[in-house]
Amino acid sequence: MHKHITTPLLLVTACSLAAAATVQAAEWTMATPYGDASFHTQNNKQFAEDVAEATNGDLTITVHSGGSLVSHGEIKPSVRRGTIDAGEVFLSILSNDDPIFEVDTLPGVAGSYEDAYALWEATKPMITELFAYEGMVPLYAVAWPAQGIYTSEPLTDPDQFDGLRVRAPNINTQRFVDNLGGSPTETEESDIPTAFSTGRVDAMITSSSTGNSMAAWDYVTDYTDANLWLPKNIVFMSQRSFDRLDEATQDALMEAAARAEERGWQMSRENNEASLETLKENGISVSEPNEAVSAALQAAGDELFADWESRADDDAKQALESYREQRDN
Ligand code: PCA
Repeated sequence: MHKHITTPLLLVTACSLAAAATVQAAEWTMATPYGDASFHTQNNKQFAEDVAEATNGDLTITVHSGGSLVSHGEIKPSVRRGTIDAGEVFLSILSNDDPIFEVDTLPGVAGSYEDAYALWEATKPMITELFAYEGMVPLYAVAWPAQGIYTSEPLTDPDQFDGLRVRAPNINTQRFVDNLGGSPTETEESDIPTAFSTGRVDAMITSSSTGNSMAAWDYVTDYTDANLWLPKNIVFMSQRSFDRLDEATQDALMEAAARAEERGWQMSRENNEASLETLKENGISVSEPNEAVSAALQAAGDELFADWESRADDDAKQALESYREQRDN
């Protein structure tokens, strides 16, 4: 009986909420740990502009960059709680939740943009499901350029890793440094200059892009373009924030997200080329690893992969397998 009385009332409430949503413009906040010099941030700001334009201002998104609103580790919990509507994180920092999130920081899995994108496509269903479980929806993911190693002398001998204090952006990269005999420290991108200037680190693993936006030439002299892996950022939103939008706004948002993903991957390629040039112009010597260094990176990578396999569940392994099948066809 009770059910019969409450159902129509609920419907009325839902209808009036939907009507209200069409007249009231929504204002979203979005947080990213990355600074304005990052192409990811530029892409996010373009995304926000596209959404505002496509919805005639019915939805405006303010992008708070450089961790100014919420620190990196708090971005996902904040979106989950609904404190902010959307956020961007380095996907692999979520590896404590599930090893699938760090499948893009394993050497030898996807070493080109094509493969990195195929890996995203193959792992997206599982990642989407994990986000949905916590009331969140991925909007787009974009790869950074391949990761390499910045040092303050030419990297010619793997023994140079012994005790080297290497800044790493996530746990998996720290493991990798460990495997090489180095001493890893996790440091946020925005803290890189301080980490070097206070002598806390001697070297770092990151991309051409971050080396450029963080002015690596102020601290180091060499970049070994080791093509380790192409890790991604993911941009996601609160399902509840999304549900509050009317359908036309939702469609416009998703359409802008699809465009942001496409644009972002292109920006990444272009930014890689441009950043390598800028690094060289500023005196950084850019080279590929020699045979001895390559062999050491390979061995450290194999160990990292074995470690990942021991932690990953069947779903994660299957997602990796479906990527491999797709890639090899
Ligand atoms: N830049 C970010 C993540 C990977 C990258 O290339 C960083 O180093 O923190």
